[in-house]
Amino acid sequence: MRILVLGGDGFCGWPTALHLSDAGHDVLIVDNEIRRRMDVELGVQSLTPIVSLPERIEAWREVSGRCLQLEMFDVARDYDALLNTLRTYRPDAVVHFAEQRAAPYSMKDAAHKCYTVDNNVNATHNVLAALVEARLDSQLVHLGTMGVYGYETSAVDLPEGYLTISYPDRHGAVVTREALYPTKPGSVYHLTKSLDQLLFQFYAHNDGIRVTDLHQGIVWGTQTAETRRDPRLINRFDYDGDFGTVLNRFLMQAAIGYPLTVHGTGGQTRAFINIQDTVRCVRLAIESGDQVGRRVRIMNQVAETLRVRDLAELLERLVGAAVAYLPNPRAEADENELAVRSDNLKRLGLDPILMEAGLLGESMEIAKEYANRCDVSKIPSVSYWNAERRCAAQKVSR
Ligand code: NAD
Ligand code: USQ
Repeated sequence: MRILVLGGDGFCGWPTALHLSDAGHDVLIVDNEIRRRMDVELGVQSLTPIVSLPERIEAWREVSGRCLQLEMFDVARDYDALLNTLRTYRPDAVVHFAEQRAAPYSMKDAAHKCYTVDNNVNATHNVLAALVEARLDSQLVHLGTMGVYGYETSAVDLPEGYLTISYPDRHGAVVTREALYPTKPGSVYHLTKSLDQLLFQFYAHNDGIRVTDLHQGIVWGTQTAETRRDPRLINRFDYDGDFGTVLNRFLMQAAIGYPLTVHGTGGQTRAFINIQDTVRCVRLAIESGDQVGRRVRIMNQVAETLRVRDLAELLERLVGAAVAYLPNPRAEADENELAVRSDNLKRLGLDPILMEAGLLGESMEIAKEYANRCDVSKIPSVSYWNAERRCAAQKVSR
């Protein structure tokens, strides 16, 4: 297949592009390198040393003999470039990773909120509108988030995108219909993913665009079979307070002896998936794309659910990491239960990697190897969800 990977220089996009290429697909990456510029803005760098995108592509050609094509433009702002790429490349599938994905970054201030909404909603809408204008039957696979469901304890195992609801009509008869699961985003970033869902629903219904929305949990790990093949292919590893996600942050903190930064009581339960399964799931989604019709296919891309406090305690037991319970910069429930259905991907063949001591040790090795690149001043998460959260943190630091 010909596959267009939007956001193919990122943490999930780069290893996915390699995995698809290794599986024999023809891959064209589009990226505007905004993620690398955000590192400059924040004064941080990936813990792992990542080479430039053209160098990565050359390294892949040398080790695999396969060519990745590359175009650099902004999917959210340069509609004409996107349309032209679709018309000339005529992809069978478009994988859309090209969004601002950090909740703390999206909550820093008004400018970051506006950027996140502008970038993410426009990128998604441009892709949909351009697919229609180019008159292509390409399927679209989007990386969405479990966060669209919200993180309040729910009485049900979270279904895959939809709820069947029943209510009395005006004559008292019961009407049953399917609806998108009520969305309850916890940050401006998660809000954009909720807005994306409506865009997909509209274009699938109105124009017959075939869309798969992968509601992915928090990704952990760094390397995949393909990125291990050469040091120049190494994946990025974010550990800073904006882009670092909880388990990778904890692994890096444990590796350098920094007390694990648990927010609040650590009672938040979240869904997780290893990066090696991210790339497999995207391939499974693409290769089963002929199953998608005018109803958006939503699949929960999740391996397991775990409580943040339990993750910290696991590392405390395994490697003697110290744990620091900090005022939570985010406005989120102190404790929540979470159970998730992920039958769709399992039916397609996903046999997910689960977190266990050996794997955590392997991931920590990466963190140890590059510990000298860590700037500890960038570890604290100082993006506050609201003024109340900012005041609480300032009181403690006084
Ligand atoms: P990332 O920030 O590492 O990668 C995103 C890539 O997209 C970057 O290379 C960036 O330069 C590019 N990009 C962003 N906006 C663009 C634009 N307008 N035009 C062109 N390129 C643009 O993020 P990631 O961790 O790889 O996440 C990819 C997707 O997966 C996101 O949509 C995110 O919401 C989703 N996701 C990620 C996680 C996770 O834990 N990392 C979990 C669930 C879902
Ligand atoms: N947390 C800590 N300590 C830390 C970092 C985070 O206790 O040092 C807590 C947070 O308060 C939160 C939980 O861990 O309760 C998860 O935070 P996170 O930063 O790991 O994940 P999140 O902000 O939800 O975002 C990440 C990705 C995002 C993706 C989402 C999937 O950045 O792109 O959509 O995971 S999900 O969480 O399932 O919505």
